Amino acid sequence: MAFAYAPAPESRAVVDIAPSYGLFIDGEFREAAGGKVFKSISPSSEEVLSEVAHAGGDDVDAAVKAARTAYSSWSALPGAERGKYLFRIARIIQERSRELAVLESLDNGKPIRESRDTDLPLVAAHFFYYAGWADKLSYAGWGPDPRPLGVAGQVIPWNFPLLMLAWKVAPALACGNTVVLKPAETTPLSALFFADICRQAGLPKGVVNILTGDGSTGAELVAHPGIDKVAFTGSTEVGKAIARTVAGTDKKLTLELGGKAANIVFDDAPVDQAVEGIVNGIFFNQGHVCCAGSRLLVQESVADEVLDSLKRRMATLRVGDPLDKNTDIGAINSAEQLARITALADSGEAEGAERWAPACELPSTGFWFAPTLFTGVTQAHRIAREEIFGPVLSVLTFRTPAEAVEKANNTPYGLSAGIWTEKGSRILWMADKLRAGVVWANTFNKFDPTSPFGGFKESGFGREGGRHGLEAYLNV
Ligand code: TXE
Repeated sequence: MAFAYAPAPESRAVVDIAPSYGLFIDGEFREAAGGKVFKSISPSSEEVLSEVAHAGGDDVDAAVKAARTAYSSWSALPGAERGKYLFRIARIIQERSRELAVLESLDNGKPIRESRDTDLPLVAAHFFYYAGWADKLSYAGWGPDPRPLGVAGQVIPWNFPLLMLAWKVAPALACGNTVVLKPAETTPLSALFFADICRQAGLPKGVVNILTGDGSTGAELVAHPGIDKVAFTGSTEVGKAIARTVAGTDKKLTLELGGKAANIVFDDAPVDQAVEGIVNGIFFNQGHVCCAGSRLLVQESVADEVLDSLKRRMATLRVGDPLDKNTDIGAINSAEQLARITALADSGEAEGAERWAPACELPSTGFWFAPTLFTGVTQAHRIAREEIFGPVLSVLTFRTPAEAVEKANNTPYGLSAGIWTEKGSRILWMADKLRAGVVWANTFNKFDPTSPFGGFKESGFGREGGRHGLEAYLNV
């Protein structure tokens, strides 16, 4: 019997987006000193969601001063007291999670199923986890009384707006630092809602400051002499520029940059499970994931079987309205990102790889890209080397585990990798040989606040998450 598809939209009405937002400095929303604003656009409809203040140098200065003033009392609070604020924030996030999930899907374009079931639960989990650490820093292996660093300048990307905020803000506050955070220009809204949550939680003014703006605001923040620590997640290119800015100062730096992960399928892996892992690896969050499994390395003897099954599965993926609970792939975050993905996919064809995508109708407004697969890919192709950051999978084959390792490591990046095999000994051997900060076995894109996350090579340095994530915000 044919199955009729009935859209199941989440209600847009659960979130009340104001027509304009100011910067959040010293516990208050205020206009940018220069009066500059920019528009936040929903990538699925191209509708203007809100007009947002664009912070300039004076605003960066004001926010850093507020954070500096707040630092003396915040860092002197007993850890148990700081923990209580973080617990309160975590609980409010849980209470407001439906509203925040809808907001995130509208502003970012990601499917509501993902913002509701992955992003928001993880955001709350990070605040709960680091709330628990706030009173346990002494004698935890860092001496009797490890000290916070001071004011942290944090710049985050648009792929997981609220989750990247949580990764950075929660450990910083737990350790007694204060924060000036700059969200990405295409997804400023959830950080501003978070500012409201800070007020709701009674967080002392100046402990968290949010500056919306573009890369120029980020550059001003990173260069400001009043900050003690820079934490950045974004492109490798900007990460390198930030490293150059910070070099020669006494600022501490952590960088979480791009990736080109190999998802490696051996001939003994259950095909159905591996195919689910491949799909999750590259199509989760439209492939806007730094650790996305963007290169499939499949053992030659099972390549045809895996690819047939993968194509059948890809044909079932629904691309469309992020607020539809049945949507698997939402909108591409911006016109610029769509142009980048399109150019790289076109280069794949031009360089001789074979392009395949299931027949799927894309909405006429907004930014969309069909789930796409390239076979006949060589290691020299750009689509095998460069981060595409979209729903595009490059397939390569291998014969032996050693060849899989050689191909997996043949990239300037080293953020993550996946292995699909029934053999435990092979998992251990591969995990040892792979130059990647995270190696998943028989799963992919699994995150947990207790696990450190971060890269090797040009994927950056420093760890976020887990106990190691605290070290980025402590003078030990
Ligand atoms: O990143 P940018 P973009 C990769 C991915 C993507 C590419 C470009 O491959 O296709 O980067 O994305 C701020 N000083 N990743 O252009 O520019 C900017 O305002 C300080 C991987 O969006 O790095 C935003 O807040 N800050 C990645 C943040 O940096 C600056 C996530 C990220 O933007 C700045 C995102 C400057 N000079 C993109 N210039 C990951 N690792 O997950 C920009 N910014």
